[in-house]
Amino acid sequence: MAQFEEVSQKSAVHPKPVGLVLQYGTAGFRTNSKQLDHVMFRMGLLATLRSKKTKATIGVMVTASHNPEEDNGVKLVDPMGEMVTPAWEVYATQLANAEQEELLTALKDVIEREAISMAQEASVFVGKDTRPSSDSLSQAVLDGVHALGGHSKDYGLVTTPQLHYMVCCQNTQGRYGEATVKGYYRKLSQAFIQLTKNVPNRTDDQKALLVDGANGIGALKVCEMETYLKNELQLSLFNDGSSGKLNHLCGADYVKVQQRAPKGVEMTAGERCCSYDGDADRIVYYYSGSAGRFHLLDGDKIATLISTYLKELLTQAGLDLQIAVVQTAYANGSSTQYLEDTMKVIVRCTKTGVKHLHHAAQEFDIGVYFEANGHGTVLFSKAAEEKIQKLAQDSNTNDERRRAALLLQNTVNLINQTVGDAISDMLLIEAVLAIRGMTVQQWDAIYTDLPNRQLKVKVADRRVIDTTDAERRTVSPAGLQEAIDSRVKKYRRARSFVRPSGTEDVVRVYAEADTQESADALAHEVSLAVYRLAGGVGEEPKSL
Ligand code: G16
Repeated sequence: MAQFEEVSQKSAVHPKPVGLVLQYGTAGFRTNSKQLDHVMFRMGLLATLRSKKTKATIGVMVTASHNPEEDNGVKLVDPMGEMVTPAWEVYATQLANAEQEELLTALKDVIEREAISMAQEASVFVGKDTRPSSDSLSQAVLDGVHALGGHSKDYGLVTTPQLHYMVCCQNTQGRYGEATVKGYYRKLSQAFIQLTKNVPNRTDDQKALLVDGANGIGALKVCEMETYLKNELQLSLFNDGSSGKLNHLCGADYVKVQQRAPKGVEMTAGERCCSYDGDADRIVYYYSGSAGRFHLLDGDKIATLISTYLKELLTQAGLDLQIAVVQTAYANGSSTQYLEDTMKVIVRCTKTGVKHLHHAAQEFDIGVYFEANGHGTVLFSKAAEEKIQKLAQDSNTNDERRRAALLLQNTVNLINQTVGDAISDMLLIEAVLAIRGMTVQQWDAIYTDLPNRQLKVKVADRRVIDTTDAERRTVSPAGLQEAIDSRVKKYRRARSFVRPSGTEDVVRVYAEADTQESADALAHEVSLAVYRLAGGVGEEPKSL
């Protein structure tokens, strides 16, 4: 077939280094950008096959998100804007790792297993972040799409959630919105203005927000959006990419893990600040308290704020819809306790990776999912959206119920339901704070985080660590879980777990306890256990 000849020829321009094996990680392939050219070409091929199979547009985003600038990666987007289905992750791995001469066989294997009609048209949307390597790597994706005769639309520089949004808009024939960046700005800003327009006496101080753009794509895009917000939000942008390096000493991951303000953000006491990550699908908030103490409001605090707001509106609207919050093992113990015991909402725990949380959240009328690192969104079932819409349009209902339904309707429009979205989440948080008349300190005071610490340990092969129970326990290597248990017992209100990262070549260690000293000591002791029992390399972890 001519298509296969084309693939053969074009793949020679994107050759695979012999023997290189890459794993499909938490959110796709991710490693040093120099190793990724062949992977990108092949993901272009795979996205084209997926499009033929689903008879829908598929997305490919070139980004390594929170990783350092020299890394890159790829995220695949399924028709409704969600992460590609796990079954196809297996094909992605097979294609990425097939040696040059085996590529056609691997490709034909996918076609056969999935019974794909090669006569079917294919359409792939491509986007990229601001990394220097993203230009050539997104070209490699496009080459892959064209080699199999697929149609492509290159969105160029967009945030990851913007690309997810475009795919969903396209495949819903515009019902979700217009598949353009301007359409995205218009939909979100209109919803934000509708939500905040009736809030009395919002002062300039209340409208002010400091944004750390992580020197990445989010900075560019939030700038583009600002005019659409008509001064209802007054942003001061830092780390806009004009001089600093992507994610270096800034961005959501740095702020969350280091528990300190990013470089370059000049904040005064009590000012609301937020940080995006490198592809703007995560956000965390923070402020400086009395005596300059740093206060972090992470994904758990965001989930609590949003679910409290939604629950209140549902009560006011008299709508009987079930609301649940989905978290991971990283969720602070205090947040889970508050959600279950005080708010009385259902809480679920899944493995790390938005695909897992997204899937679990789909089981409820309203599923609020957030990873502690700030990656998350809210999903509304079709039935829930219909009920809200019906009530919002019902002129016979009383004013309070109607007002609540209208707020819910605009809230639905403000949320990017396809995936976590720093810009959309930021607007939602700002709207909720405005509507509830809350300061960032009042939000922070909803519950008090247990002190916690996250560390990384280098090991020879992180795959030796196998976990169970949504990553809260290890099953291998032998003795590691017992070692963790015995150390946890020494501290009050303590919890710890370890898991291999799916985006970096490290083992992640999480510990929490009643004091920061205890959390730090526990994290260090568990790191040592990992180092000794799971093949640590380099220097032994030092105490903090
Ligand atoms: C990705 C995933 C997140 C995950 C994070 C860290 O985020 O989308 O779900 O929490 O990686 O994963 P790990 O601990 O396995 O390295 P991003 O923002 O980097 O794409």
